Amino acid sequence: MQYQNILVSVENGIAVLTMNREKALNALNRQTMEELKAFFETDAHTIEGLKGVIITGAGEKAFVAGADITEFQGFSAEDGKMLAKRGQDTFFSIERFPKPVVAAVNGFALGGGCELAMACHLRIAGEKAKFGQPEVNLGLIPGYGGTQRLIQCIGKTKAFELLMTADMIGAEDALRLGLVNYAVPAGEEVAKAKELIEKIATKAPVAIAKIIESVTAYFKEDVDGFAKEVDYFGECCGTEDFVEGAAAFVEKRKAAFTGR
Ligand code: DAK
Repeated sequence: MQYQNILVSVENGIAVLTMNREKALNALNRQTMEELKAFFETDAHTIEGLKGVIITGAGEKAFVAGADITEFQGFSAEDGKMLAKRGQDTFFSIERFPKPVVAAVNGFALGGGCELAMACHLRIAGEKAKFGQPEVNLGLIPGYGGTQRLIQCIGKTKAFELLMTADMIGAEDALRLGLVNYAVPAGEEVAKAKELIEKIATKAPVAIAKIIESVTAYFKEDVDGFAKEVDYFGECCGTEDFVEGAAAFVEKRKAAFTGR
């Protein structure tokens, strides 16, 4: 797909996806949501030797300041339901992507922006990062999975507070609450994300994909995550990488995984 609102660059097997609507603080309009969907459902799967994806925001001010409020007017209840479902599906395609997806949060991550960060597997906050779910200020609730993933990330007690007060929190509070994995100086978010992806890339690729599927299974209704773990464990046992990993340990050498 030809992108207008996101930039994608690939270097050393790491794709950096930059949300690129700086004048609107990278707000998620419909076009941007379509581009995210195309990237994670189709285009990213065709990148040869991909180790992982980093999502960040253009400029110094924002990661993503939410859904684009200028597109909100005139929505019916039916429109809202349809768009929320479509947006949730897009964010599922991020959460279920088989390689690590890391949010490098360089500024405001509000509403849909906080939801986007939470759909990623890992989150790095720069010191200018501000997280919040301010939908109640607009007469809304989060529609892209925020009510569910905020509880998953930080627990019900603080999730209720942030969702009902619309308060913003900074990087240190986000780290303390477990919303992010690391807090780093401003400008170092992408570098830290790359470091994590490089580390993960030294591990067995099928096992990493199965970790993502197993952990995601925990949060799926009507899915027994323990049963999934049994299945995926069995699948990993059948890989060449398991043979190689075990042999490398015994032979006291570094494993050379192939992803088979
Ligand atoms: N949408 C569109 N434009 C935005 C924007 C947004 N979310 N956030 C900022 N901008 C624009 C501003 O209008 C301004 O544009 P110009 O006036 O220069 O043309 C420019 O970005 C710079 O913003 P400010 O001048 O306001 O910058 P400040 O530093 O003074 O303030 C701020 C930064 C982030 C505190 C402020 O911009 C702000 O409060 N922004 C809105 C934050 C927010 O409420 N975001 C929306 C959260 S609700 C749905 C599913 C999901 C959702 C909705 C519907 N359906 C399925 C239907 C999700 C909703 C949300 O995300």
